[in-house]
Amino acid sequence: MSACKSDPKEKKEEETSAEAETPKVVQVVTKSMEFSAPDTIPSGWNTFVYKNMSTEPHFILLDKYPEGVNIENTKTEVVPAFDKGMQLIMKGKNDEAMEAFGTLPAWFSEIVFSGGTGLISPRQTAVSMVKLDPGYYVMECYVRMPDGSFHSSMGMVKELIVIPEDSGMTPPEADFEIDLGSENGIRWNGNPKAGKNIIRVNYKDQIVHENFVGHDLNLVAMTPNADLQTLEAWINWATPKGLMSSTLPEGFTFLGGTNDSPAGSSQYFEVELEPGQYVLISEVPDAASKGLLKTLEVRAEQ
Ligand SMILES: [Cu+2]
Repeated sequence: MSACKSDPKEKKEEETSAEAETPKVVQVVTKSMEFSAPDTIPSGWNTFVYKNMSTEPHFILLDKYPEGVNIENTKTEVVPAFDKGMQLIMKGKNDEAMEAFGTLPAWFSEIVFSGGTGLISPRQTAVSMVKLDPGYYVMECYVRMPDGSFHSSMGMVKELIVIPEDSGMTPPEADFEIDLGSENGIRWNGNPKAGKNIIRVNYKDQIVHENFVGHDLNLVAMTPNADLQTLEAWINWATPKGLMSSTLPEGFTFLGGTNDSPAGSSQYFEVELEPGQYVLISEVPDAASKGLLKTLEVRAEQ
């Protein structure tokens, strides 16, 4: 037996049969205001398949926590500061809101936003490939309910342990590539094709925007008369009606994308595209003037 195991030919056959297996994915489902997801996943490349079976848009943001804190600290130290600040924003008391955000614990600034999916509309599925270091993560979504409260305050925070064992997966071959950064905004060459696309997103840099988050990438289908300015205003959570399910402007369907990720990293997402008009937008204030809102056309195959 031991002779067989050390036989290089034998080993190659084992690897080939392992590759032939269906690739493992991290299945995440939301039916109302929860993440149904595994508690533990391998490190390295993982494919998240996020099925939104609820009536609100959501996303997955993966927060890598510093040593010594966990989801209990989120619930007792982070969520209350954001809830208080949000209530003040809704009353038009922006200065007092900033004071409330100032009570966030010092460790909050040590969280490494490590990717995830872009916004995904009800009855849609987002597919993102993310490379993760081992560690303690919290999965969150901070879209807002019609009453203004964050989904994260309503149950959309879940711990996720990334174990040292590597998934063994390699990143996919991309059909289309997008560069994302604070200096040059969103940039790409060529056009995605109609049908299935695997899109690679390169984070040229990362900064903290006025709404305390970094830039991400959301792909949104738009109808011909949808108003881009309403989408741009809506996507900033730090306004009385921003990022709220009930105020989403007409004519836009979120198809996923990639979430905040460190400078120099890349993530992938997979999407099926019909011919038509699309928007690429980061979930930050004044996205257009930052070059972080662009339109894109997908033409039918010639
Ligand atoms: Cu949500």
